[in-house]
Amino acid sequence: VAGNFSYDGTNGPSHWGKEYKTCLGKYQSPIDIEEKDVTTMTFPELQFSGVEGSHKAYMTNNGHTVMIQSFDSNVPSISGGPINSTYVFQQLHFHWGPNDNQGSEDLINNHSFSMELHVVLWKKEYGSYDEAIKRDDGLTVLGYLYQATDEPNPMFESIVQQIPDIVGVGSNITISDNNVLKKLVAPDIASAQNYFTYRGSLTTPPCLEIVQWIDFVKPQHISHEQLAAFRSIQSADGTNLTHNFRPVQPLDGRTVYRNIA
Ligand code: B30
Ligand code: ZN
Repeated sequence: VAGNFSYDGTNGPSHWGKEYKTCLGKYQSPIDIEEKDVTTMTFPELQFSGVEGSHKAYMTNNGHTVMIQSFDSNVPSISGGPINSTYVFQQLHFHWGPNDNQGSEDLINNHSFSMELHVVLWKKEYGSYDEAIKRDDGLTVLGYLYQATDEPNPMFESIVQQIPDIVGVGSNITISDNNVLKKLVAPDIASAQNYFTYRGSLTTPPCLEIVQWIDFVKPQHISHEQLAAFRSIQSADGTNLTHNFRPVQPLDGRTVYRNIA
């Protein structure tokens, strides 16, 4: 589950490259997206399937994040946009910070947001997640940014209520709200064509450079209290997982595109 990495000290991000050489590669994530440097492009319409309807979902503390998976026959998938085939939902998870001024992994114009949601999808033609991660176009990750506000976001209510049940590493529970995937995977169809996209990596070891990133431009919101619940889960060493974002990595000549619908 957890692997032997953390976000502080001798197993922190600046040490990952010793055990995981790929973490020192040239196509690493996250990055700072500078709006003045992006290349505009019109991609085909990004399409979501299998998002509607209820999904039986599970929530796990894997020692480095809160992760949600579904073992339902109705599985969300996406196609179009910068990817030229169908990608199937595997899991979603969150990155947050020790306070509301940090937490997102990708930055926009050097601005950090309070939290980032990653929806991880694998290329269907490779047959399984384990096969897909061996291929350089194996994954797409959707990134959603959240800014802390006083107002709670209803989409997080059911998750936040159940976080106390997964404080311990390895805890795994059924989510009572069967609409949670619908709300998190495709929260706002009106903003779904407004995204940045670039080639990068997993933001945790083994840092595989196999990800087409799709980062939605429009931030959503989460309340200070809802965010605080995420910081209460424990990491493998038994301390609170107060932060789990990787610092930004060099762009190294890569192009970041912005879709103009
Ligand atoms: S991310 O979206 O770039 N942050 C993995 C997937 C997506 C990202 C990072 C890592 C991944 O597949 N890691 C290995 C499998 N993990 C799942 C996980 O989310 O992180 C298995 C596990 O422990 O349970 Cu670690
Ligand atoms: Zn992530």
